[in-house]
Amino acid sequence: MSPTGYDRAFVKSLYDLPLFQLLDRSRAVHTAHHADNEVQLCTLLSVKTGGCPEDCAYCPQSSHYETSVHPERMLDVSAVIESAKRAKELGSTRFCMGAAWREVKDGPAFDRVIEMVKGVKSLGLEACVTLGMLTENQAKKLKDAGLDAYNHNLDTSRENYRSIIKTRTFDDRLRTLENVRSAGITVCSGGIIGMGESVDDRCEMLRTLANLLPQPESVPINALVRVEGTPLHALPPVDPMDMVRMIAVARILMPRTRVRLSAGRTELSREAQLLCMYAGANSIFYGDKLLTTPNPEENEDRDLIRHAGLKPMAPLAG
Ligand code: SAM
Ligand code: DTB
Ligand code: SF4
Repeated sequence: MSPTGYDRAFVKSLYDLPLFQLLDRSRAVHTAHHADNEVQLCTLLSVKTGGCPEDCAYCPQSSHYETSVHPERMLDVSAVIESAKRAKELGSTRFCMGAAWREVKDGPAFDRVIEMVKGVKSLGLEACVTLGMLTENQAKKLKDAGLDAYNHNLDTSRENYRSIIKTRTFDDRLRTLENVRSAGITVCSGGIIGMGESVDDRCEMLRTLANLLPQPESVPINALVRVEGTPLHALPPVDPMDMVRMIAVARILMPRTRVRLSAGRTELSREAQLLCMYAGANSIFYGDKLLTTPNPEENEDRDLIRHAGLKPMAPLAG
């Protein structure tokens, strides 16, 4: 790494390695920095679904597109805590709550999220939220409530950003990540492949993430879930090997980060999922629903983990 961080050519040269060479390198980094065979299980819950004013071309919750997702009222704190309890009983250690908002607005809805965070923390789970853009002051309030992580994805490269989202900029995204970091909350930021981006775009996204100082504590790599009604619905499916490459490069560039094999697993075979984990993914979303779209059933995932001799991350102490 140069003093200014990784350069474009280096990242691209990793992505383009012969697959087995890339895997040898990522595996070596992985075993040097992570407890072997451990997988973090994270459960997602949409606490405010649909009706979002942003125009993200991949998203079924955007009000710009006609999809089967319709705006719903925000969940009550008690319903969220019940879901979190179930997730814990099923073996999750992290609970991530999402809202279809462009940004956080101070007021009763944000106050309710604060109560949700406190409730999830009282169960001994890691708490993560993803609420859109956020000021430093709002980030501080979440930190005071006990929030561990904030998810805010870069989604694609700076160059490709405007072809996917027009209602905000890449710099808006980076600013929120700074606010999260300044408040002392850990950063969860990643992106999506399969949106028609080039290999250069993929590498640039990983490069931007890896050059953040400090690097994000977790990086979700999503394969586009192609939802009817969204502008990206008719794109071809992601080649599973591209997920493997993305994860391997992320692992090499960000040795200590938890790399999450995120959306899109229902379209990956068990073998492809295990190859992603071999390449360096050590976290998954666990539970039969992501935010609005399906994810593998819990028993399928438990089975996959057991058969491969992997083990779910242990519950937090205390
Ligand atoms: N509204 C907030 C925001 O955009 O930051 C939080 C919720 S938003 C649904 C969180 C992330 O979900 C997005 O940044 C995107 O990476 C991911 N996502 C949304 N729709 C997706 C899809 N169809 N396939 C894969 N990932 C998706
Ligand atoms: C992330 O990177 N992927 C998750 C989580 N962070 C919030 C969301 C995936 C959403 C997939 C589409 C849906 O279910 O609505
Ligand atoms: Fe809204 Fe987030 Fe979906 Fe974009 S990704 S439309 S900001 S919910």
